[in-house]
Amino acid sequence: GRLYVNKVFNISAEKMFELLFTDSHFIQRFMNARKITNASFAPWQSEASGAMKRSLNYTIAITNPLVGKFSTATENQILYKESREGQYYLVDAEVYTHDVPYHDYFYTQNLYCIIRHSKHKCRLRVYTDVKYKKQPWGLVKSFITKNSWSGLEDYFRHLESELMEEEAVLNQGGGDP
Ligand code: YK8
Repeated sequence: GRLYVNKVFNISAEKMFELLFTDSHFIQRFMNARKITNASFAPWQSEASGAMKRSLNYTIAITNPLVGKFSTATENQILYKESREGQYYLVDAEVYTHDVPYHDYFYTQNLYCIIRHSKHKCRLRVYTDVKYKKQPWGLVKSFITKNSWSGLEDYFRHLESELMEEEAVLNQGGGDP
């Protein structure tokens, strides 16, 4: 896998969770900017295991010339039970893109860790991996992996920069650093 985001933000751990994993204005704006449309979010629900789960469905615009312009996607998120409100959040997000070539071979796993740093700071880490449900031919596999990495890198670079803007807005007008 790859570590796409690894940064301390001037945002509390609770706030970071709220920005990324609830129906926040931030995520709505970010999805608009990424041309992610028709989004439907199921609410978080607790599982017998103690974890929480929810599923999202949306349509993404794709800029990769090898692929059609849009794909529907399903994202299954798990908030692990090891998470502690305000301290530590671990979210596993599996993303299935249904309308791209070879879609039945692979999915993407994004692991988001939000760790409290101090009262108003947290570290966000995002690990990403391209996973295979069945083994494609070697050349196809490297093709899928390469095209996935470039799309993911672009997405998470954008997410990081939008979070830095949000951080600036949230910290405007004083309050302790
Ligand atoms: C989520 C991973 C692969 C896919 C794409 C597929 C190329 C197919 C390769 C062919 C277009 C928001 C990506 C990047 C689309 C966007 C997905 C996003 C960024 C030529 C064989 C959508 C996170 C996420 C996960 C997976 C990404 C797809 O929150 O290259």
